[in-house]
Formats: sequence, structure tokens, C-alpha cells
Amino acid sequence: MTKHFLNPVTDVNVSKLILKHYFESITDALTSDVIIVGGGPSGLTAARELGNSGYKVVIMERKLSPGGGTWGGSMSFNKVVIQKDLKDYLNELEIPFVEDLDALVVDSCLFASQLIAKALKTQNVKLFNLMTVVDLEYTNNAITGVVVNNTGIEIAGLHVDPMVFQTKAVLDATGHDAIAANIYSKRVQLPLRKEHFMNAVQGEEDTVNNTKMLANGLFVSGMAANNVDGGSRMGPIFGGMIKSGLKAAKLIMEYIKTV
Ligand code: 48H
Ligand code: FE2
Repeated sequence: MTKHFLNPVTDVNVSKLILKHYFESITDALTSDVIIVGGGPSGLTAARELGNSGYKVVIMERKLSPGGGTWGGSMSFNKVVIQKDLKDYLNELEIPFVEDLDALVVDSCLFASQLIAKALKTQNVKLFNLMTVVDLEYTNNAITGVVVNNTGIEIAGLHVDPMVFQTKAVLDATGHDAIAANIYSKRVQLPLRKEHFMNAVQGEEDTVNNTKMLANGLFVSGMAANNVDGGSRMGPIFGGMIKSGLKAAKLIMEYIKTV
């Protein structure tokens, strides 16, 4: 006779398994090679690249779902545009596209979910969601960690102290908010230039050019890099975010060799 029932797992064992594996994973993340603040397109791209090169990467994502500004496309019309020179990269990530007007058009939800899946399937990359980075650790003239609180606690405005995660390099991939760069700028009185008017061609170029090390151990990518250096915004075109993530990963690898 066919068996219709599943192997029973008790309520308490479900809880035990989640607590055991989550806390094993987050305890291991207390020290890493790179912490990426923000799981948007530039952060996820950098994470995959660094993980593939053997670096231990931790992504801290404030929201429930990583993916950043990719999900909604433009004005909620869920398509995004990518430059045709990233065709091979999209194929590598198994993201289908159509070619039109000398560019590539991609389903934004598929784009977001593949960026997430490819980053998280990479060995050495771990993501923790509902984690808000609220401050930076600074020791020996370098940024050496992030200070994190649970997003629910932050939203509720409760006075609960945060926790520190140490690392060799921090990438601010928090998009328009440029959270880590702004914290740094406030602490050391280094003014940021803020992002500039919309100009897709200029903005895409700026995003890559502005990707850099802002201070020892603190890197910026994506829209956060444009916030730091006055780069133009560009609307729902994402090649610059991918190239910025790739560049950030390269700069971080070079830096880590020196620390
Ligand atoms: C943890 C945080 C925190 C925090 C924010 O905005 P993103 O998608 O970032 P990028 O730079 O990879 O991509 C930018 C792109 O989405 C975009 O906005 C474009 C192309 N705009 C053009 C235009 O003209 O507007 O992702 C940032 C991620 C998000 O998931 C946030 O939730 C997360 O960072 N985040 N995570 N701690 N304090 N702040
Ligand atoms: Fe945006």
C-alpha cells in the first residue's frame, strides 16, 4: 500500500534545528574576511566574486529580502535594462534576456533572485537578513568591523545595545543611503558630495569610477559610491552596479593582502 504520511518531526525538533544551525552560522560570522553591508546588486556581485576567490564573506541585509532596488524595475514595471557588454555575465548567472535598442532587457524579479541565489550558493558566502548596520568598529587606523542591531529593534526604536562583527574589510553597498560612508563621514568630518542629477550614461560610468576605498578597510560600491563622490543617478539600468561590485571585490582582495 502507498504510504501517504511524512516522517514525523516534532515541534521542538523544528525549533532545535533552527536555533542550532542559525547560531552556529552567526557565531562563525563574528570574524570574517569581508563584511558586505547591503545585499543589493553591487553587494551580491562583490560577495559572489570574493567567495569564489576563497574569501570568507558575510552579508548583512537590513530588509527581509535581499536584492535591493532590483525587484521593482522602473516605477514598478518589473523590467530592468543592462548594457550588452554584460551578455556573457548574464549567461554565467543563468539570467535570460532579450536584446532590443542595442541593450538587454531582463525580468527584474528573476534578476534579483538569481543574483541572490548565485551569491548564496557560493562557498564562503553567508547572508543574514533583518540585520541593520548602525555603526563601524575602528581600531589601529582602520575600519575593522560593523556594529549591528536587529532591524525589528531598530524600527521599534527600543534601547537595546547592538553587537559587533569583526572583519578585514567592510564594503558599503547600501545604495542611495550610503550608510557606512555617512557614519564614517560624520565621525571624521569628511564631507560627502551626495549623488547628482539623473544621467544614465554618466551615472553608469560614475558608479564604476567612484567605487573605491574610502578609508583603510572601508570600501564603497554601487549607488553608495555615487553618494560619496557626487556621481549621477541613472534609473533602472544595472550594468554599472555589476561592474562596481566586480571592481570592489578586486580592490578588497588587493587590500586584504596588505593587512
Ligand atoms: C544593512 C542595509 C542598510 C544597513 C541599507 O539600493 P541597493 O540596490 O544598492 P546598489 O548600490 O547595489 O544598487 C543600486 C540600485 O538598486 C539603484 O538604486 C539604482 C540603480 N538606482 C538608480 C536611480 O536613479 O535611483 O541595495 C542596498 C541594500 C538594500 O537591500 C538595503 O536594504 C540594504 O542595502 N541596506 N543593510 N544595514 N544599515 N542600509
Ligand atoms: Fe535607485
